[in-house]
Amino acid sequence: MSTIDTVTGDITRETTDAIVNAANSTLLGGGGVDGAIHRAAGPRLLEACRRVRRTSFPDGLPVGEAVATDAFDLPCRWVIHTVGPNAYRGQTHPALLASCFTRSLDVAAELGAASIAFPAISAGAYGWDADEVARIAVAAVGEHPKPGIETVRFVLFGPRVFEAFQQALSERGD
Ligand code: AR6
Repeated sequence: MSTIDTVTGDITRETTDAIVNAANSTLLGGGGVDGAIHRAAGPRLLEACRRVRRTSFPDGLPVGEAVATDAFDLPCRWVIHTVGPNAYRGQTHPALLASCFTRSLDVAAELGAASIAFPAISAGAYGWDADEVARIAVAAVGEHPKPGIETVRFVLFGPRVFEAFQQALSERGD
């Protein structure tokens, strides 16, 4: 049985085994949480992402997929990069966003991670409504078997998104 909790804060400070990055298909960095993770992890993270692109995803990481790298200067062990759907490009199907959470949990379980922290994927530059992100995230994480994963933490920036996740968790009874 896993615990699911929510905190406000900066995900780069998390000491969970894995943290999830709300990246873009290039995997080469960006703004928001992606920029913060790359800054805190140091330049070796970008090198690792370039390697992933060369070896596994020459055309970029598809929306809803996830891939892991080491975490370098971050206090966690792994960064799991996923690409959320971009509402401004018409990517509004809930299954695309749910897949980011389920595929990240699949990757975490394959790595043997016992704990994982997620940001509010797609709730920033990609334009999704925070309440919808929260409902989809909480349902996807709740329904996943999470083998070996003891703790799932949502690390939210600011009270508005935090409240959305609190509400979604209480509606599911978690
Ligand atoms: N810790 C936790 N949450 C954060 C942090 C942080 N350090 N920084 C921002 N957030 P966004 P997206 C919150 O825009 O919508 C990037 O340029 C933020 O307040 O980071 O999936 C990528 O390269 C918001 O609630 O991700 C892509 O191009 C949430 O994280 C694009 O943005 C997600 O906001 C991805 O857009």
